[in-house]
Amino acid sequence: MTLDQHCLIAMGGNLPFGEVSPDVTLSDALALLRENGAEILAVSRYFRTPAFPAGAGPDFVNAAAVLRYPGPAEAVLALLHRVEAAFGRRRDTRWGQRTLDLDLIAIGPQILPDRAGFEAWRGLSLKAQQARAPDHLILPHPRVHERAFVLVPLADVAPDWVHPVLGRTVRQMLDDLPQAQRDEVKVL
Ligand code: PH2
Ligand code: MG
Ligand code: MG
Repeated sequence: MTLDQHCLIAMGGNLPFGEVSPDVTLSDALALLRENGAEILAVSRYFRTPAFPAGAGPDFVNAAAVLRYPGPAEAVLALLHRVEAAFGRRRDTRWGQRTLDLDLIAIGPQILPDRAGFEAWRGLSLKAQQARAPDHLILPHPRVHERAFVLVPLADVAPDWVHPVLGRTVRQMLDDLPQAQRDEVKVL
């Protein structure tokens, strides 16, 4: 199986949507993605993870999915935003608590806007990351290689995807993280 043009999606939530718990919201979101024309090729197990940064709120439920969707990266992103909105997501506080977060991690080997643009965002300090969000799509997601709550679920569905800038597979990026961070990600 080639991962070319396969969209890797990280999913998360740490607030109920009305009466609906985050794990059920993730499943409902996958169904809505499907109804909107996305072909869901794989879904990871669901994991419980402590909010990052530490103390930022209740634990998250995190998962990952591989999907295919006709159209360019911007169309995939627009679809993810529509589905987030359908589950009560407000895009106000950066890294705030949320009912549903759908992050486009990668589309096959695409680098957007280009290598230099990717590197500029990758290099930001934690403080700078918190202060500003990019106004255009960066692919791969500039933080994917740093986060066990993204990489552990991703290893369920795309362990052999190669990061097009770093040249490391999901499995290798996960091995690069401290064991303590990986241990925080627990199967739900
Ligand atoms: N997402 C964030 C910020 N912090 N922490 C965990 N554990 N899981 C997430 O998905 C997450 C987070 C920004 O989107
Ligand atoms: Mg996110
Ligand atoms: Mg997001």
